[in-house]
Amino acid sequence: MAEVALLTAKHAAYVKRVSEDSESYEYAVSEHLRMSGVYWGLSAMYLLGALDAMDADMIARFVVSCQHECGGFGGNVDHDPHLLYTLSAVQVMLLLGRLEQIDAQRAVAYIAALQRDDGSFAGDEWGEVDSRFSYCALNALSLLGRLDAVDVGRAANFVASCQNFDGGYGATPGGESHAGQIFCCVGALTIASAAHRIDRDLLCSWLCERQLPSGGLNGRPEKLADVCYSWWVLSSLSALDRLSWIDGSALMGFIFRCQDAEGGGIADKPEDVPDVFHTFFGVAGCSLLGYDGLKRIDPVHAMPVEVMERLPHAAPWGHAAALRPSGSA
Ligand code: GRG
Ligand code: ZN
Repeated sequence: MAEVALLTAKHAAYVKRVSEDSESYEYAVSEHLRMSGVYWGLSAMYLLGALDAMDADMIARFVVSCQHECGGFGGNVDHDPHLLYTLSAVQVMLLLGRLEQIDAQRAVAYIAALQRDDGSFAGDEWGEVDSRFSYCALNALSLLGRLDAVDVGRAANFVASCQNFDGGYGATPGGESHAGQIFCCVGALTIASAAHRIDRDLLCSWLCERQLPSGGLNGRPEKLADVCYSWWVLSSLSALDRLSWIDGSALMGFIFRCQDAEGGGIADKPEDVPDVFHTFFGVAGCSLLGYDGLKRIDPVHAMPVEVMERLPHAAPWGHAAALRPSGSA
């Protein structure tokens, strides 16, 4: 029988179980991105109201042990530092309320050193550029209250240059529009106070065309629906104040059908095996849609609103002001 509700207790039990089972297949294949895996699991638990079930001391020790001399964080102990994992590390420590246990100012220096003359960010010392890294840099700095450490105007110019004729954004200028990159570019531009540069109606038309007859969302035309786009697409629509442009209850129906009713967890598609990544993004999508009993999530920083409210410098995102050019009423 198709599920008609989010199985919140089962998902919390699933996330706890897989995060503790170092013998599992999922644990082995996610070794290189453990830091982000910890962020997905912890965020899911926070939204589900089950954060206390996690071992905060052990997680904090892990994060601290992944910080390098240069200030950046690796995806796991002794792995090279990268912006992707530096953002995840900052997010995890904020979720745990333990930011003071890492060297935040060194992390800021690491991020700032990765900005290039055109405003873009390299992901690490090897120099790959991608609009995802612009988002990681700006989000981490915004969470740390240190946007002053980089040239935010140039950063926005680079992200704006990744915009396509269809209103969407790609990884680099001219790169194909993809919902994942759109989330990053909308988030980066919003944090940079440059959301007014987004072609809002054109982009939101493209985004709402991502909904398929199943109710699920895909990430670009001609592709299959996948639960993680309940985050990449929906967060962008939410940040642009156009959440009502898709059918929220049909999308929730799709997410519910991707749940494992026995073991808990959410899969990418109905009948597939669940994983922590899709469990987080499925739960986060339901949170954006206002599902009863879930904590709310900030669509730009991808952090619980409650946590954002505790930060003195990075007020949770509020769309009305963000969508206007700065200085206008
Ligand atoms: C803090 C939430 C958060 C994110 C950090 C890493 C990052 C910033 C964002 C990633 C954005 C992105 C590119 C997401 C897409 C992930 C994905 C499902 C890729 C799959 O691409 P394809 O081509 O799949 O394999 P499709 O669905 O197009 O067939
Ligand atoms: Zn997916």
